[in-house]
Amino acid sequence: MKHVLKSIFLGSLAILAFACKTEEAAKTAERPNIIFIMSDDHAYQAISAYDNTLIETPNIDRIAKMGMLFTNASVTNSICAPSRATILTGKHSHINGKVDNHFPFDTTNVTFPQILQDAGYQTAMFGKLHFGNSPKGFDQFKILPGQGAYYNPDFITKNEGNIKVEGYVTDIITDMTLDWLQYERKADQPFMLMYLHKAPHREWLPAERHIEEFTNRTFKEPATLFDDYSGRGRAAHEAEMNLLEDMNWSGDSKVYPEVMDELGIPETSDWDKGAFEREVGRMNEAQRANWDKAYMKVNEDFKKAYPTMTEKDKMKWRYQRYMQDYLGTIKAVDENVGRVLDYLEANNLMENTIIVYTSDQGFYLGEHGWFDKRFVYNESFKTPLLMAWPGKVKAGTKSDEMVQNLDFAQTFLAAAGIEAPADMQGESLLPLLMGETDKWTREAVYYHYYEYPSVHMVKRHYAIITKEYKLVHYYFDNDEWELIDRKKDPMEMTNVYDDPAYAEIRADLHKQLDGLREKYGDSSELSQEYIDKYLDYLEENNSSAGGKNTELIDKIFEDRKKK
Ligand code: SGN
Ligand code: CA
Repeated sequence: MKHVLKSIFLGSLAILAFACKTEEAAKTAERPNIIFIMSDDHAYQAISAYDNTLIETPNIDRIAKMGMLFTNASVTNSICAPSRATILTGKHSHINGKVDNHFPFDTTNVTFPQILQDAGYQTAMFGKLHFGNSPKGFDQFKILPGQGAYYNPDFITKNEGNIKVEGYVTDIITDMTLDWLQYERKADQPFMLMYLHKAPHREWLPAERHIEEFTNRTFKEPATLFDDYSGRGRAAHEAEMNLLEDMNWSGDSKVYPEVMDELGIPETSDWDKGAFEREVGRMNEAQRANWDKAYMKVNEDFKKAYPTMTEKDKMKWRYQRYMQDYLGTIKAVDENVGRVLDYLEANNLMENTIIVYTSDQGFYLGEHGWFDKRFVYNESFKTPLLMAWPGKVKAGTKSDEMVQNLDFAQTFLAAAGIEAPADMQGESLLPLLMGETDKWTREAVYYHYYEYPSVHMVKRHYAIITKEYKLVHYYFDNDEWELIDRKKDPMEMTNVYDDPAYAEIRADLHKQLDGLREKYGDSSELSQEYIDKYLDYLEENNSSAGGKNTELIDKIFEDRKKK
């Protein structure tokens, strides 16, 4: 009897174990692959799934057609390396420590790729990271040093040391990605692949094959190209990102240095003077010849037009030059995203793969007369986000919920069936992706930008953003509040903070902001140690932030000495 019972008991255990095993195997088989595609400074205004006024991006759009387009995605801190750190850690900048672009990422942070790798995912990263060190948690990586170069770029690699690769950066990063999928990917493991473009980052060098097409095109101007910032405070006035005043002629607009000499156009700084050579200096003869073919013509036309140009004409000209090059680089991104999607399709990899397309932040394409990012105003606060998961996410859907780059880590972990560490600060997007919108309760997001004084001189600020309003505090060398009515003033031209009609709303937003700051643990007091380190860095690198506003920076240094 005992024996019988024992064997029944063992038998059931065996069945149970078998059942668990199959469940596990099924789970493993189900665990999705993840392809995270991110470009650098790719504005949603330059993706036709959002708006086709400027450019058609049929391949990037395929991701939205297969899945979901997020129309209200944003970042927590609109600048490169901090955004990437937030993505990898699922934590705000003040928690993960990467508040600016200058100092290396603290690799004692736990990142989602490390967790996925530990859980059996094969992991790889190709392209731009910009952390000042190599990524942890990757079986393979080939990354650009710092900002990387457009032509014949160098790479830091996991297994081959530092290498230089001939060609155009967007094509090369894609070749590396496709090679990995083809030759290194293991069929019996799920994978997580980060495919990270440098384009369309400044200084906007299109591929040879696209230069001529784009230098011949004319683009629609944004309504606020000639913004005089009159409805807003000091931060907007004192920023150095105006197309006419703060772009350099040779690097950004590709006016040849000899043409500048001939026309008597001075360049604003030494850094700016070096821009042209930094760009074309890396090209081989054939690349340079193709480059000259298109840009010589631009320069000839400019030489003729310049003597009679008004300031307004110059602004218009600079906007066109900017768009031609910026959008030209995006054309190559779109083609290459198409190559990757084609590969997935041809190799039966679509079915169980989450595909993300996003940018490390948005970008101004002439709105408010600006280029660059950093501000919590829409064009840089918002970021494109397209997500597909064929078979799971309904094709052609849209979400206008306020999702953030903070949410990726928890989304990917949830999709892989892994519980996220309790100290991650985002939320999984799975309910939204699965159409269970009632499970999504977020009504406001938090923002905090720190890198000041620095290039473009955008002052430190933190903010709460709801679908209806933005309440912003500029607090570093000014103390100003801005309240924007997002519905009535979608172009964000007027600060209504002191308008009595908004008194109640303002009080309510203040309360909500306090609540968010408490929830995320942000006191906004950067440690004195950090501030000293930051100012030391600026002094040592003689970094006047490149711009015209040296008085402001001098004052910050003086105040510091007085302390
Ligand atoms: C460079 C650019 C800036 C840009 C920063 C940060 N100047 O300094 O325009 O804001 O990078 O960009 S450039 O002339 O060198 O291109 S970020 O994407 O890395 O945050
Ligand atoms: Ca960027």
